[in-house]
Amino acid sequence: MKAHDGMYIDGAWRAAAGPDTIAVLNPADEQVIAQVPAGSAEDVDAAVRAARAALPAWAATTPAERAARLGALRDVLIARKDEIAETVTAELGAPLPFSQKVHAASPIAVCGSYAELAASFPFEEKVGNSTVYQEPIGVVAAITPWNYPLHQIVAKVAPALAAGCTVVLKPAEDTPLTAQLFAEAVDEAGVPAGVFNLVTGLGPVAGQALAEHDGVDMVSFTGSTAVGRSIAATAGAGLKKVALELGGKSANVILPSADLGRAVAVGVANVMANSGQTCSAWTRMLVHADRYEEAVELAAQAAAKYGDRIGPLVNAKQQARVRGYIEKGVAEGARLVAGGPEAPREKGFHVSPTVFADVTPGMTIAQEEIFGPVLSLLKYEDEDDAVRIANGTVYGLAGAVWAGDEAEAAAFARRLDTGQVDINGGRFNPLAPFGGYKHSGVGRELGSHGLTEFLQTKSLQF
Ligand code: TXE
Repeated sequence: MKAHDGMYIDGAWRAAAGPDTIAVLNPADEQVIAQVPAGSAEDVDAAVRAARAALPAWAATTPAERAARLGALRDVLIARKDEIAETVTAELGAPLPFSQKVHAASPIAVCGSYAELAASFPFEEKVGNSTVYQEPIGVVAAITPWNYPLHQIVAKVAPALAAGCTVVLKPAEDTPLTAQLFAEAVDEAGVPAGVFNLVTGLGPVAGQALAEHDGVDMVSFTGSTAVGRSIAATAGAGLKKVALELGGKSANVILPSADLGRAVAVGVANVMANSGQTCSAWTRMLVHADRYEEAVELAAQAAAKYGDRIGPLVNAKQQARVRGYIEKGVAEGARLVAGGPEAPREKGFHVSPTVFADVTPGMTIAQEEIFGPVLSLLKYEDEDDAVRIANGTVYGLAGAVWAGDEAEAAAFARRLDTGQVDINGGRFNPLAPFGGYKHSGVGRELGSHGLTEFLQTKSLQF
Protein backbone atom coordinates (compact mmCIF):
# COMPACT_ATOMS: atom_id res chain seq x y z
CA MET A 1 0.00 0.00 0.00
CA LYS A 2 1.19 3.54 -0.79
CA ALA A 3 2.69 5.32 2.23
CA HIS A 4 4.68 8.49 2.84
CA ASP A 5 8.11 7.98 4.36
CA GLY A 6 8.01 11.36 6.09
CA MET A 7 5.92 13.61 8.32
CA TYR A 8 3.55 16.30 7.09
CA ILE A 9 4.97 19.42 8.75
CA ASP A 10 4.56 23.07 7.75
CA GLY A 11 2.77 22.20 4.52
CA ALA A 12 5.28 19.64 3.19
CA TRP A 13 6.29 16.00 3.60
CA ARG A 14 9.63 16.00 5.41
CA ALA A 15 12.03 13.23 6.34
CA ALA A 16 11.77 12.09 9.95
CA ALA A 17 14.60 12.97 12.33
CA GLY A 18 15.43 9.32 13.03
CA PRO A 19 15.53 6.08 11.02
CA ASP A 20 12.91 4.09 12.97
CA THR A 21 9.79 2.87 11.24
CA ILE A 22 6.50 1.21 12.19
CA ALA A 23 5.23 -1.78 10.20
CA VAL A 24 1.56 -1.49 9.27
CA LEU A 25 -0.28 -4.84 9.16
CA ASN A 26 -3.49 -5.92 7.49
CA PRO A 27 -5.31 -7.53 10.44
CA ALA A 28 -7.30 -9.80 8.14
CA ASP A 29 -4.23 -11.71 6.88
CA GLU A 30 -1.39 -10.42 9.09
CA GLN A 31 0.64 -9.26 6.07
CA VAL A 32 2.81 -6.14 6.34
CA ILE A 33 1.33 -3.61 3.92
CA ALA A 34 3.50 -0.54 4.57
CA GLN A 35 6.12 1.10 6.74
CA VAL A 36 5.72 4.58 8.17
CA PRO A 37 8.23 6.66 10.13
CA ALA A 38 8.20 6.38 13.91
CA GLY A 39 8.46 9.99 15.02
CA SER A 40 10.66 11.18 17.86
CA ALA A 41 10.53 14.15 20.22
CA GLU A 42 12.51 16.04 17.58
CA ASP A 43 9.80 15.53 14.95
CA VAL A 44 7.14 16.54 17.47
CA ASP A 45 9.07 19.69 18.27
CA ALA A 46 9.31 20.64 14.58
CA ALA A 47 5.56 20.09 14.16
CA VAL A 48 4.65 22.12 17.25
CA ARG A 49 6.89 24.98 16.11
CA ALA A 50 5.19 24.98 12.72
CA ALA A 51 1.76 25.01 14.38
CA ARG A 52 2.79 27.90 16.67
CA ALA A 53 4.18 29.91 13.79
CA ALA A 54 0.98 29.43 11.78
CA LEU A 55 -1.34 30.27 14.68
CA PRO A 56 -1.53 34.09 14.55
CA ALA A 57 -2.50 34.24 10.88
CA TRP A 58 -5.00 31.35 11.10
CA ALA A 59 -6.56 32.69 14.30
CA ALA A 60 -7.04 36.02 12.53
CA THR A 61 -8.94 34.56 9.56
CA THR A 62 -12.65 35.28 9.36
CA PRO A 63 -15.09 32.48 10.23
CA ALA A 64 -16.16 32.57 6.56
CA GLU A 65 -12.58 31.85 5.43
CA ARG A 66 -12.27 28.93 7.81
CA ALA A 67 -15.68 27.65 6.71
CA ALA A 68 -14.49 27.78 3.09
CA ARG A 69 -11.40 25.67 3.88
CA LEU A 70 -13.47 23.11 5.78
CA GLY A 71 -15.97 22.99 2.93
CA ALA A 72 -13.08 22.36 0.52
CA LEU A 73 -11.76 19.62 2.85
CA ARG A 74 -15.18 17.94 2.90
CA ASP A 75 -15.22 18.04 -0.90
CA VAL A 76 -11.79 16.37 -1.11
CA LEU A 77 -12.94 13.69 1.35
CA ILE A 78 -16.00 13.10 -0.85
CA ALA A 79 -13.86 12.91 -4.00
CA ARG A 80 -11.50 10.41 -2.31
CA LYS A 81 -14.05 8.37 -0.36
CA ASP A 82 -13.33 5.09 -2.15
CA GLU A 83 -9.63 5.42 -1.41
CA ILE A 84 -10.44 6.22 2.23
CA ALA A 85 -12.64 3.13 2.56
CA GLU A 86 -9.97 0.91 0.96
CA THR A 87 -7.26 2.29 3.23
CA VAL A 88 -9.33 1.77 6.39
CA THR A 89 -10.13 -1.76 5.27
CA ALA A 90 -6.46 -2.48 4.61
CA GLU A 91 -5.13 -1.31 7.97
CA LEU A 92 -8.12 -1.90 10.29
CA GLY A 93 -9.54 -5.00 8.61
CA ALA A 94 -13.13 -3.73 8.49
CA PRO A 95 -15.23 -5.29 5.70
CA LEU A 96 -15.25 -2.91 2.71
CA PRO A 97 -19.02 -2.20 2.75
CA PHE A 98 -18.75 -1.10 6.40
CA SER A 99 -15.74 1.07 5.59
CA GLN A 100 -17.72 2.72 2.80
CA LYS A 101 -20.90 3.17 4.80
CA VAL A 102 -19.37 4.26 8.10
CA HIS A 103 -15.61 4.86 8.11
CA ALA A 104 -15.63 7.03 4.97
CA ALA A 105 -19.12 8.54 5.23
CA SER A 106 -19.28 9.70 8.84
CA PRO A 107 -16.16 11.93 8.68
CA ILE A 108 -17.61 13.60 5.59
CA ALA A 109 -20.79 14.43 7.53
CA VAL A 110 -18.79 15.70 10.50
CA CYS A 111 -16.46 17.81 8.36
CA GLY A 112 -19.49 19.24 6.55
CA SER A 113 -21.16 20.08 9.84
CA TYR A 114 -18.10 22.09 10.91
CA ALA A 115 -17.95 23.91 7.59
CA GLU A 116 -21.48 25.12 8.40
CA LEU A 117 -20.84 25.74 12.10
CA ALA A 118 -17.69 27.77 11.41
CA ALA A 119 -19.85 30.15 9.38
CA SER A 120 -22.78 30.35 11.80
CA PHE A 121 -21.21 30.05 15.28
CA PRO A 122 -21.55 33.17 17.50
CA PHE A 123 -17.84 33.94 17.93
CA GLU A 124 -18.88 37.42 19.09
CA GLU A 125 -21.89 38.24 21.27
CA LYS A 126 -23.29 41.26 23.12
CA VAL A 127 -24.10 40.54 26.77
CA GLY A 128 -25.48 43.64 28.50
CA ASN A 129 -22.73 46.26 28.36
CA SER A 130 -20.11 43.70 27.31
CA THR A 131 -18.93 42.16 24.09
CA VAL A 132 -17.95 38.53 24.57
CA TYR A 133 -15.47 37.00 22.12
CA GLN A 134 -14.81 33.28 21.64
CA GLU A 135 -11.15 32.99 20.67
CA PRO A 136 -9.09 29.96 19.66
CA ILE A 137 -7.32 28.24 22.51
CA GLY A 138 -4.09 27.96 20.48
CA VAL A 139 -2.04 24.95 19.41
CA VAL A 140 -3.94 21.68 19.81
CA ALA A 141 -2.36 18.24 20.19
CA ALA A 142 -4.75 15.64 18.80
CA ILE A 143 -3.98 12.05 19.83
CA THR A 144 -6.30 9.53 18.21
CA PRO A 145 -7.02 5.78 18.34
CA TRP A 146 -7.38 3.25 15.56
CA ASN A 147 -10.99 2.08 15.96
CA TYR A 148 -12.57 4.70 13.68
CA PRO A 149 -9.35 5.96 12.12
CA LEU A 150 -10.72 8.89 10.13
CA HIS A 151 -13.75 9.79 12.23
CA GLN A 152 -11.59 10.19 15.34
CA ILE A 153 -9.24 12.52 13.46
CA VAL A 154 -11.99 14.63 11.89
CA ALA A 155 -13.94 14.88 15.16
CA LYS A 156 -10.94 16.73 16.62
CA VAL A 157 -9.27 18.47 13.68
CA ALA A 158 -12.40 19.92 12.03
CA PRO A 159 -13.70 21.77 15.13
CA ALA A 160 -10.17 22.85 16.08
CA LEU A 161 -9.69 24.41 12.64
CA ALA A 162 -13.18 25.92 12.75
CA ALA A 163 -12.26 27.53 16.07
CA GLY A 164 -9.09 29.07 14.58
CA CYS A 165 -6.67 26.69 16.32
CA THR A 166 -3.70 25.00 14.68
CA VAL A 167 -3.12 21.29 15.15
CA VAL A 168 -0.49 18.59 15.52
CA LEU A 169 -1.98 15.12 15.04
CA LYS A 170 -0.42 11.93 16.41
CA PRO A 171 -2.61 9.09 15.08
CA ALA A 172 -2.64 5.51 16.36
CA GLU A 173 0.32 3.39 15.30
CA ASP A 174 -2.02 0.72 13.87
CA THR A 175 -3.76 3.06 11.41
CA PRO A 176 -1.31 5.73 10.20
CA LEU A 177 -2.15 5.34 6.50
CA THR A 178 -5.62 6.83 6.89
CA ALA A 179 -3.99 9.74 8.76
CA GLN A 180 -1.52 10.28 5.91
CA LEU A 181 -4.41 10.30 3.46
CA PHE A 182 -6.16 12.90 5.62
CA ALA A 183 -3.01 15.08 5.58
CA GLU A 184 -3.02 14.88 1.77
CA ALA A 185 -6.67 15.97 1.79
CA VAL A 186 -5.94 18.93 4.08
CA ASP A 187 -3.14 19.97 1.71
CA GLU A 188 -5.39 19.62 -1.34
CA ALA A 189 -8.08 21.69 0.39
CA GLY A 190 -5.68 24.64 0.55
CA VAL A 191 -5.35 24.83 4.33
CA PRO A 192 -2.30 27.09 4.88
CA ALA A 193 1.08 25.55 5.77
CA GLY A 194 1.55 24.82 9.47
CA VAL A 195 -2.15 24.93 10.35
CA PHE A 196 -2.32 21.13 10.32
CA ASN A 197 0.69 18.89 10.97
CA LEU A 198 1.02 15.12 11.20
CA VAL A 199 3.57 13.15 13.21
CA THR A 200 3.25 9.36 13.06
CA GLY A 201 4.83 7.38 15.86
CA LEU A 202 4.48 5.35 19.02
CA GLY A 203 2.26 6.53 21.87
CA PRO A 204 4.85 6.47 24.67
CA VAL A 205 7.38 8.26 22.42
CA ALA A 206 5.75 10.69 19.98
CA GLY A 207 2.41 10.87 21.85
CA GLN A 208 4.07 11.48 25.19
CA ALA A 209 6.42 14.13 23.75
CA LEU A 210 3.44 15.91 22.20
CA ALA A 211 1.34 15.87 25.38
CA GLU A 212 4.31 17.25 27.33
CA HIS A 213 5.38 19.93 24.85
CA ASP A 214 5.35 23.48 26.21
CA GLY A 215 4.20 24.84 22.87
CA VAL A 216 0.90 22.95 23.09
CA ASP A 217 -2.10 24.71 24.68
CA MET A 218 -4.60 21.86 24.67
CA VAL A 219 -4.52 18.08 24.37
CA SER A 220 -7.52 16.35 22.85
CA PHE A 221 -7.21 12.61 23.37
CA THR A 222 -9.32 9.58 22.53
CA GLY A 223 -8.18 6.16 23.70
CA SER A 224 -7.85 3.99 26.76
CA THR A 225 -8.74 5.16 30.25
CA ALA A 226 -5.21 4.34 31.48
CA VAL A 227 -3.47 6.53 28.90
CA GLY A 228 -6.16 9.22 29.29
CA ARG A 229 -5.43 9.39 32.99
CA SER A 230 -1.70 9.83 32.39
CA ILE A 231 -2.31 12.46 29.69
CA ALA A 232 -4.61 14.37 32.05
CA ALA A 233 -1.87 14.35 34.71
CA THR A 234 0.76 15.54 32.21
CA ALA A 235 -1.54 18.22 30.82
CA GLY A 236 -2.51 19.26 34.35
CA ALA A 237 1.14 19.71 35.32
CA GLY A 238 1.61 21.93 32.26
CA LEU A 239 -1.71 23.75 32.89
CA LYS A 240 -2.95 22.77 29.47
CA LYS A 241 -6.61 22.28 28.72
CA VAL A 242 -7.53 18.65 28.17
CA ALA A 243 -10.43 16.89 26.46
CA LEU A 244 -10.71 13.12 26.88
CA GLU A 245 -12.90 10.55 25.14
CA LEU A 246 -12.28 7.29 26.97
CA GLY A 247 -13.90 3.92 27.34
CA GLY A 248 -17.49 2.83 27.82
CA LYS A 249 -19.67 0.00 29.07
CA SER A 250 -22.97 1.24 27.77
CA ALA A 251 -26.32 -0.24 28.75
CA ASN A 252 -29.06 -1.10 26.28
CA VAL A 253 -32.19 -1.10 28.43
CA ILE A 254 -35.18 -2.89 26.94
CA LEU A 255 -38.29 -1.89 28.92
CA PRO A 256 -41.22 -4.35 29.10
CA SER A 257 -43.35 -2.31 26.66
CA ALA A 258 -40.67 -2.41 23.90
CA ASP A 259 -40.72 -4.34 20.64
CA LEU A 260 -38.35 -7.03 21.94
CA GLY A 261 -37.47 -8.52 18.55
CA ARG A 262 -36.37 -5.22 17.09
CA ALA A 263 -34.58 -4.07 20.24
CA VAL A 264 -32.54 -7.28 20.42
CA ALA A 265 -31.75 -7.31 16.69
CA VAL A 266 -30.56 -3.70 16.66
CA GLY A 267 -28.77 -4.23 19.98
CA VAL A 268 -26.78 -7.21 18.70
CA ALA A 269 -25.89 -5.38 15.47
CA ASN A 270 -24.72 -2.39 17.50
CA VAL A 271 -22.30 -4.51 19.54
CA MET A 272 -20.93 -6.48 16.58
CA ALA A 273 -20.43 -3.41 14.33
CA ASN A 274 -16.74 -2.71 13.71
CA SER A 275 -16.05 -6.07 15.42
CA GLY A 276 -17.08 -4.53 18.73
CA GLN A 277 -14.34 -1.91 18.64
CA THR A 278 -16.64 1.01 19.40
CA CYS A 279 -16.37 2.99 22.63
CA SER A 280 -20.10 3.75 22.63
CA ALA A 281 -21.17 0.12 21.92
CA TRP A 282 -24.18 -1.12 23.94
CA THR A 283 -22.27 -4.02 25.45
CA ARG A 284 -24.72 -4.73 28.28
CA MET A 285 -28.26 -5.65 27.28
CA LEU A 286 -30.68 -5.27 30.20
CA VAL A 287 -33.91 -7.25 29.85
CA HIS A 288 -36.86 -7.65 32.23
CA ALA A 289 -36.93 -11.04 33.98
CA ASP A 290 -40.26 -11.99 32.30
CA ARG A 291 -38.79 -11.77 28.78
CA TYR A 292 -35.17 -12.57 29.56
CA GLU A 293 -35.00 -16.11 28.12
CA GLU A 294 -36.75 -14.99 24.94
CA ALA A 295 -34.16 -12.21 24.52
CA VAL A 296 -31.26 -14.63 25.16
CA GLU A 297 -32.52 -16.93 22.42
CA LEU A 298 -32.99 -14.09 19.92
CA ALA A 299 -29.56 -12.63 20.67
CA ALA A 300 -27.81 -16.00 20.36
CA GLN A 301 -29.51 -16.64 17.01
CA ALA A 302 -28.61 -13.19 15.70
CA ALA A 303 -24.95 -13.55 16.73
CA ALA A 304 -24.66 -17.03 15.24
CA LYS A 305 -25.77 -15.70 11.84
CA TYR A 306 -22.76 -13.40 11.41
CA GLY A 307 -20.34 -15.93 9.92
CA ASP A 308 -17.77 -14.24 7.70
CA ARG A 309 -19.47 -10.86 7.67
CA ILE A 310 -17.55 -9.68 10.72
CA GLY A 311 -14.00 -8.38 10.36
CA PRO A 312 -10.98 -9.17 12.55
CA LEU A 313 -9.80 -7.16 15.54
CA VAL A 314 -7.09 -4.61 14.88
CA ASN A 315 -4.08 -6.51 16.20
CA ALA A 316 -2.87 -9.61 18.04
CA LYS A 317 -2.82 -7.80 21.39
CA GLN A 318 -6.49 -6.82 21.13
CA GLN A 319 -7.41 -10.34 19.97
CA ALA A 320 -5.65 -11.87 22.99
CA ARG A 321 -7.25 -9.35 25.31
CA VAL A 322 -10.78 -10.05 24.05
CA ARG A 323 -10.30 -13.82 24.14
CA GLY A 324 -9.03 -13.41 27.71
CA TYR A 325 -12.25 -11.61 28.67
CA ILE A 326 -14.35 -14.38 27.12
CA GLU A 327 -12.44 -16.98 29.12
CA LYS A 328 -12.95 -14.90 32.23
CA GLY A 329 -16.70 -14.70 31.59
CA VAL A 330 -16.88 -18.49 31.43
CA ALA A 331 -14.70 -18.86 34.52
CA GLU A 332 -16.88 -16.45 36.51
CA GLY A 333 -20.00 -18.48 35.69
CA ALA A 334 -21.69 -16.64 32.82
CA ARG A 335 -23.53 -18.86 30.31
CA LEU A 336 -22.01 -18.82 26.83
CA VAL A 337 -24.83 -18.98 24.25
CA ALA A 338 -22.93 -17.97 21.09
CA GLY A 339 -19.28 -17.77 20.04
CA GLY A 340 -16.48 -18.45 22.48
CA PRO A 341 -12.77 -17.87 23.05
CA GLU A 342 -11.48 -20.08 20.20
CA ALA A 343 -10.13 -18.15 17.20
CA PRO A 344 -12.50 -18.99 14.32
CA ARG A 345 -9.77 -18.77 11.67
CA GLU A 346 -6.09 -19.46 11.54
CA LYS A 347 -4.99 -16.27 9.82
CA GLY A 348 -6.07 -12.86 10.97
CA PHE A 349 -6.99 -11.54 14.39
CA HIS A 350 -10.54 -12.89 14.40
CA VAL A 351 -12.91 -13.42 17.33
CA SER A 352 -16.36 -15.01 16.93
CA PRO A 353 -19.46 -12.95 17.73
CA THR A 354 -20.02 -13.96 21.33
CA VAL A 355 -23.08 -13.72 23.60
CA PHE A 356 -23.20 -14.35 27.33
CA ALA A 357 -26.38 -14.94 29.33
CA ASP A 358 -26.78 -15.05 33.13
CA VAL A 359 -24.32 -12.19 33.50
CA THR A 360 -24.52 -10.52 36.90
CA PRO A 361 -23.54 -6.88 37.48
CA GLY A 362 -20.41 -7.68 39.49
CA MET A 363 -18.78 -9.92 36.86
CA THR A 364 -15.65 -8.65 35.11
CA ILE A 365 -17.37 -8.87 31.70
CA ALA A 366 -20.16 -6.62 33.04
CA GLN A 367 -17.75 -4.02 34.40
CA GLU A 368 -14.74 -3.71 32.10
CA GLU A 369 -14.54 -2.53 28.51
CA ILE A 370 -13.86 -5.60 26.35
CA PHE A 371 -13.58 -3.85 22.96
CA GLY A 372 -14.56 -6.90 20.93
CA PRO A 373 -17.72 -8.58 19.58
CA VAL A 374 -18.99 -9.66 22.98
CA LEU A 375 -22.49 -9.01 24.33
CA SER A 376 -23.62 -9.60 27.93
CA LEU A 377 -27.30 -10.05 28.81
CA LEU A 378 -28.33 -9.01 32.31
CA LYS A 379 -31.70 -9.50 33.98
CA TYR A 380 -33.59 -6.81 35.92
CA GLU A 381 -36.71 -7.03 38.12
CA ASP A 382 -38.13 -3.50 37.90
CA GLU A 383 -37.20 -0.04 36.59
CA ASP A 384 -35.27 1.01 39.69
CA ASP A 385 -33.26 -2.20 39.43
CA ALA A 386 -32.54 -1.46 35.75
CA VAL A 387 -31.35 2.06 36.58
CA ARG A 388 -29.09 0.70 39.34
CA ILE A 389 -27.53 -1.88 37.04
CA ALA A 390 -27.18 0.54 34.11
CA ASN A 391 -25.45 3.14 36.31
CA GLY A 392 -23.36 0.58 38.19
CA THR A 393 -20.05 0.91 36.34
CA VAL A 394 -17.31 3.55 36.35
CA TYR A 395 -18.25 4.46 32.77
CA GLY A 396 -21.00 6.65 31.32
CA LEU A 397 -20.49 7.24 27.61
CA ALA A 398 -23.61 6.15 25.73
CA GLY A 399 -26.60 3.84 25.95
CA ALA A 400 -30.00 2.97 24.56
CA VAL A 401 -33.53 2.71 25.88
CA TRP A 402 -36.41 0.93 24.16
CA ALA A 403 -40.09 1.30 25.11
CA GLY A 404 -43.53 1.23 23.55
CA ASP A 405 -43.49 4.97 23.24
CA GLU A 406 -40.67 7.49 23.00
CA ALA A 407 -41.79 9.57 25.98
CA GLU A 408 -41.55 6.56 28.30
CA ALA A 409 -38.08 5.71 26.98
CA ALA A 410 -36.93 9.34 27.21
CA ALA A 411 -38.11 9.64 30.83
CA PHE A 412 -36.11 6.54 31.70
CA ALA A 413 -33.07 7.84 29.76
CA ARG A 414 -32.96 10.95 31.96
CA ARG A 415 -32.16 8.68 34.91
CA LEU A 416 -29.01 7.28 33.29
CA ASP A 417 -25.59 8.69 34.21
CA THR A 418 -24.36 8.80 30.65
CA GLY A 419 -23.57 11.35 27.95
CA GLN A 420 -25.70 10.10 25.07
CA VAL A 421 -28.75 7.82 24.83
CA ASP A 422 -30.46 6.48 21.72
CA ILE A 423 -34.24 6.28 22.02
CA ASN A 424 -35.83 3.29 20.26
CA GLY A 425 -32.76 2.88 18.06
CA GLY A 426 -31.91 6.55 17.50
CA ARG A 427 -30.14 7.87 14.40
CA PHE A 428 -26.60 9.32 14.10
CA ASN A 429 -26.66 13.09 14.39
CA PRO A 430 -23.32 14.79 13.66
CA LEU A 431 -24.53 17.87 15.57
CA ALA A 432 -25.37 16.03 18.81
CA PRO A 433 -22.71 16.37 21.54
CA PHE A 434 -20.90 13.13 22.28
CA GLY A 435 -18.83 12.43 25.39
CA GLY A 436 -18.71 10.84 28.76
CA TYR A 437 -19.94 11.09 32.32
CA LYS A 438 -17.72 9.63 35.06
CA HIS A 439 -14.58 7.82 33.82
CA SER A 440 -15.70 7.93 30.19
CA GLY A 441 -14.11 11.31 29.74
CA VAL A 442 -13.99 15.04 29.99
CA GLY A 443 -15.51 17.38 27.43
CA ARG A 444 -17.65 16.81 24.37
CA GLU A 445 -17.08 16.21 20.67
CA LEU A 446 -19.28 17.05 17.67
CA GLY A 447 -21.63 19.95 17.03
CA SER A 448 -21.32 23.35 18.67
CA HIS A 449 -20.36 21.73 22.01
CA GLY A 450 -17.38 20.13 20.28
CA LEU A 451 -16.39 23.48 18.79
CA THR A 452 -16.63 25.25 22.15
CA GLU A 453 -13.97 22.90 23.58
CA PHE A 454 -11.36 24.58 21.37
CA LEU A 455 -12.33 28.13 22.35
CA GLN A 456 -11.54 30.44 25.23
CA THR A 457 -13.64 33.40 26.22
CA LYS A 458 -12.77 37.08 26.45
CA SER A 459 -15.13 39.82 27.54
CA LEU A 460 -14.84 43.56 26.98
CA GLN A 461 -16.91 45.85 29.24
CA PHE A 462 -18.14 49.17 27.88
O1 TXE B 1 -5.20 2.37 23.41
P1 TXE B 1 -4.17 3.54 23.72
P2 TXE B 1 -4.91 0.88 22.85
C1 TXE B 1 -9.63 1.22 24.80
C2 TXE B 1 -10.15 -0.16 24.49
C3 TXE B 1 -8.92 -0.90 24.10
C4 TXE B 1 -7.88 -0.28 24.99
C5 TXE B 1 -6.45 -0.39 24.53
O2 TXE B 1 -10.69 -0.72 25.67
O3 TXE B 1 -9.05 -2.27 24.33
O4 TXE B 1 -8.25 1.07 25.07
O5 TXE B 1 -6.27 0.16 23.23
C6 TXE B 1 -1.60 6.91 22.08
N1 TXE B 1 1.18 9.28 25.69
N2 TXE B 1 -9.81 2.12 23.67
O6 TXE B 1 -3.79 0.24 23.58
O7 TXE B 1 -2.84 3.00 24.06
C7 TXE B 1 -1.55 5.78 21.08
O8 TXE B 1 -0.38 5.86 20.28
C8 TXE B 1 0.50 9.79 24.67
C9 TXE B 1 -11.00 2.92 23.68
O9 TXE B 1 -4.79 0.94 21.40
O10 TXE B 1 -4.85 4.43 24.69
C10 TXE B 1 -2.83 6.04 20.29
O11 TXE B 1 -2.58 7.10 19.37
N3 TXE B 1 -0.19 9.03 23.80
C11 TXE B 1 -11.00 3.93 22.66
C12 TXE B 1 -3.79 6.51 21.38
O12 TXE B 1 -2.96 6.94 22.45
C13 TXE B 1 -0.19 7.70 23.98
C14 TXE B 1 -10.28 3.73 21.40
C15 TXE B 1 -4.75 5.43 21.89
O13 TXE B 1 -4.01 4.30 22.32
C16 TXE B 1 0.49 7.10 25.06
C17 TXE B 1 -9.10 2.91 21.54
C18 TXE B 1 1.21 7.95 25.93
N4 TXE B 1 1.88 7.48 27.00
C19 TXE B 1 -8.92 2.13 22.64
N5 TXE B 1 0.30 5.76 24.98
C20 TXE B 1 -12.14 4.86 22.54
N6 TXE B 1 -12.43 5.65 23.57
O14 TXE B 1 -12.77 4.94 21.50
C21 TXE B 1 -0.48 5.52 23.92
N7 TXE B 1 -0.77 6.70 23.29
